[in-house]
Amino acid sequence: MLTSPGRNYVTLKVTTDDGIVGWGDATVNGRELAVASYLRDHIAPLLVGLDADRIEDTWQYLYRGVYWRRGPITMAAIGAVDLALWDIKGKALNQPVYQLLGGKVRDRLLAYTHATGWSTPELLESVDAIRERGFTAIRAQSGVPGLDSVYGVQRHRDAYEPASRGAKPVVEVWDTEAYLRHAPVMLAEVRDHVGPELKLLHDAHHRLTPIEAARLGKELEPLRLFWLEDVTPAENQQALDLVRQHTTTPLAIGEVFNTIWDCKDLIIGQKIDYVRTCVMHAGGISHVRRIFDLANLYQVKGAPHGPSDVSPLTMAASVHLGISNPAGAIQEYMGYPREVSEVFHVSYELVDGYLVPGEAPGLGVEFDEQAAAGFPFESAYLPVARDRDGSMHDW
Ligand code: CS2
Ligand code: MG
Repeated sequence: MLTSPGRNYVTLKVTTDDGIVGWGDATVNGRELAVASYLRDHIAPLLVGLDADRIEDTWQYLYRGVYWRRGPITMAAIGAVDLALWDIKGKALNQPVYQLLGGKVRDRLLAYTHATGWSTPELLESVDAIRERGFTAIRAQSGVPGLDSVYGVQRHRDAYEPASRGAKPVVEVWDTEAYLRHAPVMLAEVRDHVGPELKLLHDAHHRLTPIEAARLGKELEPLRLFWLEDVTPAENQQALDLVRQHTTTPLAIGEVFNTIWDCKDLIIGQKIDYVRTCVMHAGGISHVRRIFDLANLYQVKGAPHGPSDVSPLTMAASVHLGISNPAGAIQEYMGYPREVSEVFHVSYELVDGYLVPGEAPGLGVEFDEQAAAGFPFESAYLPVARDRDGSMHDW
C-alpha cells in the first residue's frame, strides 16, 4: 500500500492462512511506484502457497531463484518480504524479533540524529536542542555561503526532508570548492561549542573526488569526528584507498549499497570503519545480519541508514538487529514527519539518545490501514545537482 503521511511510504502486508499479519517496508525514495509494482506484479503471486515459517528459503527463492539479481528495487522488495516474515514469526511465537536473533548483546542501541541550520548560529541552536533531548551523537550539516540549497539543510526551516512533491526533481546548484572552504570552519565551530565528548558526525553525500575527500578528512582530523560519511560516490571503491592513505578520520559508507557484494571488499580490505547498509534496502534482516557478521570479523561496525524515507518498520528491524548483533554500533534516527505516528504505531522507544526495541511480538510496529488511506500517495522526487557550469553533479 502507498501512503503519504508527511512523505511517501510503500508498505507490504503479508497474511498467513491462520490470519497472522506481517508488515514490511519497501520505500525507495522517489521510486516508490517501481518497487510497489515489483511487489504486486512479480512477488505477491509467488508468495501465495509458500510456508511463512521458511524465512531463509523464501529469501533464497526471491534472490537466488531469480536470474536478474540485486539492484535497489529488487532488494528493497525482497527486504520488505523478509521484514514481514520476521514480523509473522515473532507474532506466531509471541516473541520480539531480537529474541529470535539470539537476544540482546547490549542493553540499548546508541542513536544519532541530524542537527541542521542554514547559518552556523542556527546550526548551533539545533545542536543544543538535540543535546537537550539526550542525544550524545549528532550529525551536523549547514548551508554553504554562495549556494541557495545544500544537502541536509532546509533554508528558513528547522526540519529537513530530502524529497519534494512535484512531477520533476528540483535542480540544485552545487560548488565543491565553496563546500570545502566552509565545512571545516563550520565543523570546527561546532566542536568548539560542544566540547570534546560529543560524538560528531558529518555527511559529504557522495560529492567529492578522491583527492578532495582525502584533503577534507585530513583537515578534519583535529576535530576527532565520529565519522565522515559518503565522501566519494559509492561505485568507485578504489577511491577509498587514496582517502585512507591520507587520513585517520573514520569513514562510513553504504547507504546506497544493496547486497553484501557491494561492501565485502570494503570490509575485508578495512577501507571503512562503519558500514551503513539499510536493513530493508539490502534484502532485510536475513541478509544484513550477514553483512554485520562479516563486518564484525574485521572490526568494522554496523550503522544502518535510518532517514525519514524508510518507514518505522525498517527502523524497528534495524533496532532488533542492532541490539542483538555484536557489530551493531550506532543507529541513524533522523525522525519522522508528525503524521507518521498516526499511521505507524511503534513499540520501540528513544530514551536519552538510545533506542530500545520494546517487547511487542514481531517487529512491534502496527500499520493502520484506515489512517494510511487518509494520506494518499503524491509523486515526489529527490533533487538533482548541477555544477555552476550546468553539468550534472552527484546529488
Ligand atoms: C542521508 C539520507 O540519512 C542520510 O545519511 O544521506 O538523508 C539520504 O539523502 C536520503 O535517504 C535519500 O533518500
Ligand atoms: Mg548519508
